[in-house]
Amino acid sequence: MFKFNTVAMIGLGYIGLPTATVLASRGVKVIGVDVNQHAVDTINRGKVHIVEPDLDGLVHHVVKEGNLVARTTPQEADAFIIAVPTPFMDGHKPDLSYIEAAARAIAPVLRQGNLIILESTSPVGATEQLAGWLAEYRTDLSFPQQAGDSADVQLAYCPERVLPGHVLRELVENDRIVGGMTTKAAEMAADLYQIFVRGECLLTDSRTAEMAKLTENSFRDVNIAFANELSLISDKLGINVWELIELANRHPRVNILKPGPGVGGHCIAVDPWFIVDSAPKEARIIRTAREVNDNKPHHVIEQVARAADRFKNPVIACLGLSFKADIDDLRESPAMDIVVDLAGRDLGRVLVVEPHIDKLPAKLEGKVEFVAADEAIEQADIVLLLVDHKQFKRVRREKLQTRVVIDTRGFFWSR
Ligand code: SAJ
Repeated sequence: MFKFNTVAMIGLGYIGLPTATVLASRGVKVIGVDVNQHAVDTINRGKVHIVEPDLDGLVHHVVKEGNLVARTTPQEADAFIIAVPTPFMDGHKPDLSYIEAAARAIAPVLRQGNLIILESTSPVGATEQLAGWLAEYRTDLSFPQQAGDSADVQLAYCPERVLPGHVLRELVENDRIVGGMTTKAAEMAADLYQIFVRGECLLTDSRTAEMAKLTENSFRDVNIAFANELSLISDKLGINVWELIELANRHPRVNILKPGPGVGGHCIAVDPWFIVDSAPKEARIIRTAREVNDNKPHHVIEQVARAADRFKNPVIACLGLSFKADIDDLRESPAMDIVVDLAGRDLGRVLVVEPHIDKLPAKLEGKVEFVAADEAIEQADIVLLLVDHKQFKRVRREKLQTRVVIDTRGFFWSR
């Protein structure tokens, strides 16, 4: 059993901060590292810069106890966990520059016996690439590609699988894939996760673990694409897709996901491209699913444009901006893309409702009106439901009867 007294978490975002906090709550001394000075200062005041249920209380507690300290530069630790973004560049190619920057930052403070875990979603081979960079920076230490199990520094890839909105529970309860570059690395990493994970730690090699993460999100993307494609077919054939799916799902072996305005977030809409980039000829369904999902917002925009044609300068009430229900995250949100597009067209007055934010994002300022749900529905000719936030359950159905309703989530539909 390896013992970890201090762990450095590189990247204090939606995954890094909750993971650092949970580790700290188990008595580990955690050094949280982020290049964002505002995030560092906020955390050191015991506050949070992201919204995730119950995270604020836990951060407050571990900072007060002295188990979590945030800094802008790393310092020595027993283990380093890297949870930095891996966006894609032009041509949907993975951008590993944040991982490379993390490698540069931790290299000077590495010492014999260290474990480095990469958690960022990564293309297959990224952990080996990270080990390659570190070996260049620290020629005085040995790494797994040089010395296997007896390397001075071990590396593992352990993807996170938590669902935004349920992070604190899923961090503890979910099974965890632990992919070592060596057997020793996997065992060390499993010991670290067992400090707070109640799920099972499943040991494998780093390449399989990298691919497993991409596979999980591609599975979901392909299944959502199937639902989105059904919604297009149903629109064309005059069928209610929500009823269709509900009926088909009564088959004991059918479980169709929900159509929506498109697939958002920084995971499902991104990760499948990493597979496509690695195996472009073979990844045909995965690529097509991405294209189907990326095309869905255009279909919604066309629906609104067609509806608006029936009015003179209609009021269009857009409900929701975030990438999915009950969160404040507007990044990679199809709802945002749709509203930005509608605001740029001369279709009518656009009203926007988003209960999870205080003010409009800069992209929309001055172009749309930010209002409460009741006011939006009251004024609207067209109601466009983009996000199934629970606050919208309070919308009075009888008010909708006299409006054109474009319900991208089947939120208002019931049998
Ligand atoms: N969506 C639909 N229809 C559905 C389900 C989802 O249109 O039936 C849309 C959502 O509205 C949203 C997008 O898909 O725009 C993604 O939402 P999500 O809830 O499916 O997933 P994420 O992106 O919040 O989190 C996913 C999760 N992966 C899987 O479920 C396989 C999570 O477990 C991962 O940890 C996370 O990606 C990640 O970080 O990779």
